[in-house]
Amino acid sequence: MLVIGGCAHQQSPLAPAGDQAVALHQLLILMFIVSGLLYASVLVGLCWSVLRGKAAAARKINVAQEPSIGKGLWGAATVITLALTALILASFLADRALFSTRAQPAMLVRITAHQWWWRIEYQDAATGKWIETANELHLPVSRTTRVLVRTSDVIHSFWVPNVAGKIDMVPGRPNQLDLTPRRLGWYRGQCAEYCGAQHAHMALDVRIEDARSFDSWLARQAAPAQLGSLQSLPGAPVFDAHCASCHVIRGTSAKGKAGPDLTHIAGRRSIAAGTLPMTRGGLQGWIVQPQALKPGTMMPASGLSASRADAVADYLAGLK
Ligand code: HEC
Ligand SMILES: [Cu+2]
Repeated sequence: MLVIGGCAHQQSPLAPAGDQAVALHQLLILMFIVSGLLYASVLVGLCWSVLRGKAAAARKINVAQEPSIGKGLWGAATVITLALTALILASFLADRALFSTRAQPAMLVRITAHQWWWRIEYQDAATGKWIETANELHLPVSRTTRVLVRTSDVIHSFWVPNVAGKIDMVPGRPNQLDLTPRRLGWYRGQCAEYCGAQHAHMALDVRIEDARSFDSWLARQAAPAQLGSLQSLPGAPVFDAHCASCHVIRGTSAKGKAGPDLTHIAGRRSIAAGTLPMTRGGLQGWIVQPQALKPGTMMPASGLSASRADAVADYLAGLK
């Protein structure tokens, strides 16, 4: 099992944390056992034939003419056919389990891939309105969420291995996937289709939480920015002048749609799809020189002086 430093099992199909991942994990284990047994029997057969061959040579017998050879071949062919048929059947059943339309999902989430970040929108069940955020997916435990995936540019692939298998995000072809998480915690998703220079920096923080904390999280996301005294910070007008053409901060005049919604940016765990941890310093670094941290990113260098970037970072760090 792959274990890297402190992030053990946060991104692993071997530690399933949802029904869909369990179905795939069971299939994986079955395939491992069946192919392991076949491999072991091939090795046993090989050893046996080497030993038999030596003994036969000593007694000057022509092994190829022994009747047991033919029987052995038929036996092997039967075992292989049965094993492969069992695997085909199992993978067919796993596939059905993943894609059978279940009871009405509790919630709809729309995820749009962009080079190289994720736009995430939750449908408010009461009003039908979409609540937008980015790069961090929250899911209520033991409820089924239907994820509608699409892309705004090239082919990407949505993959949170602890929760479910992959699904491609193909231009002009919306896809969907049901997620039924069962284990609380933080997980890591990753774009799984090479999509350009910063494909590796297209990660997704995923939080599975109980229904109550999910509901209060979603209510916070739905609300406009809690501006209060932030409005009078020197960073606010700088943001309006340099950033508002690409970013939304609900409750202000910033309405640009080219980049992630920043209404509650400081409440997220990381910056720029998992590129940097969310700290005030990280925000400032990103604002001053996004192209150095994520070369090729669609966010241009701002050209702001360090002190003005610092002021904008102060402003954003207040947007919880
Ligand atoms: C031309 C459009 C554009 C402009 C102008 C722009 N940004 Fe961005 N911004 C983006 C895009 C696109 C991303 C996503 C980059 C990525 O992750 O690859 C982004 C990402 C970000 C993020 C990380 C968001 C997240 O969810 O992690 C922050 C913070 C940010 N921008 C702040 C700013 C600030 C502050 C300014 C003004 C100084 C600014 N941006 C100007 C397009 C822009
Ligand atoms: Cu991608």
